[in-house]
Amino acid sequence: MSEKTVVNSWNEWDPLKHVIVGKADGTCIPAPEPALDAKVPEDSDMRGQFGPRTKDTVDKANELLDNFSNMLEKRGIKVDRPDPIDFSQKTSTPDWEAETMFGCMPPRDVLLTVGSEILEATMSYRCRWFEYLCYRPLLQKYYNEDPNMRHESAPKPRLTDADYRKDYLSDKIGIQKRLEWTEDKFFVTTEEEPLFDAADVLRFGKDLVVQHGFTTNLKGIDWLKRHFKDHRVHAVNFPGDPYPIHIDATFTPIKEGLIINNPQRRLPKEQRKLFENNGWEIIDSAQPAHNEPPPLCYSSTWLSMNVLVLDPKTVCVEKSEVYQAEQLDKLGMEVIPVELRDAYAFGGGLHCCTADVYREGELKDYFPKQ
Ligand code: DAV
Repeated sequence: MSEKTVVNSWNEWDPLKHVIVGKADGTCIPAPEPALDAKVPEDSDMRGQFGPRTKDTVDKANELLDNFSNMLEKRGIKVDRPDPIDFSQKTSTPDWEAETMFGCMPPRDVLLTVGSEILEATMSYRCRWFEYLCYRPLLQKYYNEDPNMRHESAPKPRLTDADYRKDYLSDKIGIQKRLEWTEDKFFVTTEEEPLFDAADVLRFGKDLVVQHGFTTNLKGIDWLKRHFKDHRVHAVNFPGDPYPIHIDATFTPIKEGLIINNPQRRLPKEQRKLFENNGWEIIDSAQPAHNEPPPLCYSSTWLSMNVLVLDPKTVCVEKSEVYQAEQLDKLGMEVIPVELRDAYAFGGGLHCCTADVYREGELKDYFPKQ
């Protein structure tokens, strides 16, 4: 690898050396729109309101994100931060208008790093269509500094009404029906055009594992397959999740050979073969420490599993998630507790609020038996 290599990351666990940590500035609760409404839990306090979050909550979230960044820097990890834009502005394309944008706390949702490439995902909510702009100054810098860095952007989707199933417009669908729909792979997004969020993708060297759900459709997975020609791309599903977005509160690789899986959203038997045939262990994750998400948060309590692996022996776990910490400790990991719960509402946990720039290590084949 050349001395000027800035971007390099092939998996979720090799030693982390450079990372982007999001910011909470100006984050909005987005206005209603088809795909977002399908994800906001039916009983959520977020339904029926939108606009900028309060200054106190933004300041608190930023304090936690800053502390997290400082801790990483003390451990020798370089940290970059995005440039927030005015998320309270209205955005539009010739096809639609959105009252507000979202924010830039979770770079993981937008940026997918595979080797020397950083790929901007299509995204699947209108309020997130322009979010990549917050990361452009950083991507431009990496591109200028690193002659091998590949800056890619997936085709911007049109996100017309044809992208969304009207069946999901109701807020009275009920958990039972939602679970049946997840089981049948009947999601809010149609197959009109390729759609994916980067946080639906997990990197295991030669293999990319992608959740098919609300934010990523089969066309999106097919696009990834055609784009990453030297990789094997696998679609996975997790029955048991009534609001399936993003894989990182469901299925979390900890190190080579070990994955923790949400016990309410187990990977189906058929899809476990790839891992089991290659000697990988999939174990149930510990329970979350909380019965409810914090206020105005649209992620589930399973952000407990949304950990950031710093290297195969070290993992950051949210400070209040004592059961998850205990499990990882017993598995022989050094656990670093990081306070982040008061930032969850801004877009997720420790994995969500980060995006890899550089992890040591090379492209490997972890699943030679396909
Ligand atoms: O369980 O609500 C959250 C994932 C956020 N990136 C959940 C998924």
